[in-house]
Amino acid sequence: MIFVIGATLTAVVVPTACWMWMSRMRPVDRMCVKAEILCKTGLQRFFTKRPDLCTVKVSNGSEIILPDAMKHSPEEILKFKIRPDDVIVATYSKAGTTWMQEIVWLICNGADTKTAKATRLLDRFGFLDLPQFPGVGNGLQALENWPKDKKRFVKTHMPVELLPYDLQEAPKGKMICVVRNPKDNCVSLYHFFRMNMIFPHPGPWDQFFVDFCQGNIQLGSWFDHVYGYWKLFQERKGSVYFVTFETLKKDLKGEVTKIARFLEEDLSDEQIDTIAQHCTFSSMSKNKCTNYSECGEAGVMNFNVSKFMRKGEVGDWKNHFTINQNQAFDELYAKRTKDWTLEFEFEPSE
Ligand code: PPS
Repeated sequence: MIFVIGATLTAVVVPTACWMWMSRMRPVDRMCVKAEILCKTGLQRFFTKRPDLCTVKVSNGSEIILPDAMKHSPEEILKFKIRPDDVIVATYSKAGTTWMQEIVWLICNGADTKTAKATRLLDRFGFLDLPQFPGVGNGLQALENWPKDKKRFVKTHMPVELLPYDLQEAPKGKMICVVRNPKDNCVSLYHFFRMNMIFPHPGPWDQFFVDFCQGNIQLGSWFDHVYGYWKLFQERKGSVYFVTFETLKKDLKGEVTKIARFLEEDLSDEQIDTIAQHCTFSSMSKNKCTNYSECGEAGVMNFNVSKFMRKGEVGDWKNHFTINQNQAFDELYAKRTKDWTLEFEFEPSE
C-alpha cells in the first residue's frame, strides 16, 4: 500500500507539481532552471573537455569570474605599472576591442598600414590579462618587457575595480573604452565562446542567454562592467575616451579624427582616410594580422565553428533572440540602466 502511494506520488503528483510551478514562471526564469540543471550536471564541461570558470577573490575585495587558466593574473594586474605615455584600450569582451586596437595603433604610428599588415596585432599591442597563449607567451610579462623607448599599447578586459592600482588611483596614460549594445555583445560573445578552446563551452544559446543576463560568465555582468567604465569616463574626461561600437559603425572616419585629436596625434586628411579604409570590417576580416588566423592555426580557435571576425554588424541579435528573450532582456535592461545617462543603439543606422 505504502509502495503504491509512493509510486503514485513520484509518477504523477511530483511531475504535475513541477510542471505547474514551471508554467507559472516567466520564460526567462524557466530557462534559468533548465540552464542550472545542465550546468550542475556538468555534462557539457565533461563532453567538451573545456576548462571551468571560477570566481576569483582579489585582495582589494573585488571578485571576478575567469577561466581556470587566468585565475592567478588579477593580483599581478593590480600591481602593473602604467607609463605616462601608455595607451590603454579597455572593453568588455567582444565590444570592438580589436577594431579599436587597430585604429589606435595606426593613429599613433602615422597610418603605417604597411607595418600593420606585416605584424600581427598581438605583437603590436600587449594584452594585459593574457596569462599564457601559444605563440605569444604571457601578456603581462610582454608588457613589462616592452622596450622603454617604444610607446606601449595595452589591451584589457578587466573591470574598472581590477585595473592596475596605478590607473585606479590617478589618471595615467590615455584610455579608450569601447562599449557595444548588450544584445549584440551577448551574441558575439556566445559565438566566441563556442569557438575558443580556452573558455568553457557556452552550452546552447538559451542557456548562454540566461548566463549573460545573470552575469554568470567570464568577466561577470555586462551592466556592472560598462557602468564602471562610464563612471570613470565621467570623472576623467581628459584622459578617457568613451565610444560605442554603433557610433564607430556609423561614422568611422569621424571617430578616427576625434580619437586622433584625443591622442594628440596630428594626422593629415589623407592619413585619416587611409586608417578608415584599412579599418573597415571587410578589410580587417581579410587581414591575417587582425583576423586572428594564427589562433586558428595554433588550435586555440576553431574557425569551422565561428570566425573571429564574424559579421561585425549592429542588430545581429535579431537572428538569435526569441520574442520572449527580447522581452525579458528589455525588462532587465530597463531595470539595470534606469539611472544611466548612457544610451545604446540596437538597430543598424540607415
Ligand atoms: S575580443 O576577443 O574581446 O578582443 O573581441 P573584440 O575585438 O572586442 O570583438 C570582436 C567583434 O568585433 C567585430 N569587429 C568589427 N566590426 C566591424 N568593423 C570592424 N572593423 C571590426 N573588427 C572587429 C568582430 O566581427 C566581432 O563581432 P561579431 O558580431 O562577432 O562579428
